[in-house]
Amino acid sequence: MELYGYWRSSASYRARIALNYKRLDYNYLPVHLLNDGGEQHKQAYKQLNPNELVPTLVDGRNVVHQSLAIMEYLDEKYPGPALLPGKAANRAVIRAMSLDLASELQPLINLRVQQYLTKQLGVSDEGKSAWLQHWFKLSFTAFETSLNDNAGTYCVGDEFSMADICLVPQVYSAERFGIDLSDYPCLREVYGRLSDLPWVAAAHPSKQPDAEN
Ligand SMILES: N[C@@H](CCC(=O)N[C@@H](CS)C(=O)NCC(=O)O)C(=O)O
Repeated sequence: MELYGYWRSSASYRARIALNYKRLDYNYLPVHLLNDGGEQHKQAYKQLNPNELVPTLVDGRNVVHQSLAIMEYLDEKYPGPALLPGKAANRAVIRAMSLDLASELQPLINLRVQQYLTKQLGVSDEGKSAWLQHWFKLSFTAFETSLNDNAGTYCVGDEFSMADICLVPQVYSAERFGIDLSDYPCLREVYGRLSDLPWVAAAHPSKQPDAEN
């Protein structure tokens, strides 16, 4: 199996955690999002993922993009520790909380959005910072409420799941962008527990072969 990704990409980080959790071997193929105008925009990569985004998973003849689709694919093809454990209602909560971060927050803070704000719209660094603060606050405030309703040891009850896999990289991004997390005690507590798990720790951006200082 091959995973095309970038060390600091939150969506790639999700896929790495999922692969590690399921103990699946994979070759990690870095796609540099900034060098040379962004390798995600080159023809060779666009053939794998026309959206010009990482990650992309290649499993034999199967090419899968979108980190949530990758996780569901892995769960169906490689049963083992489930990324969507429990019954329908529990699984629905896991999916909803995953999407709250992966579909409602991350696309608003993605590299290409930030580049468009500054390069095309001429938004200042202060403006861009206000943008990031605004969307993180909205999303994390709601996520904190969801955690108060659903969390046990992890985001949803006491079983590790896809929701945890979505939370970890989003907190990493928040810290990177200097977001104040003091208003989200439950989020910080769950994140603290998650960070120590070996399959999560091994997926950390700093541990990847393409990591930069
Ligand atoms: N919904 C997608 C998001 C993918 C995504 O936004 N990837 C980012 C890195 S986290 C990317 O490739 N950005 C490149 C760009 O914005 O040009 C997924 O979950 O896979």
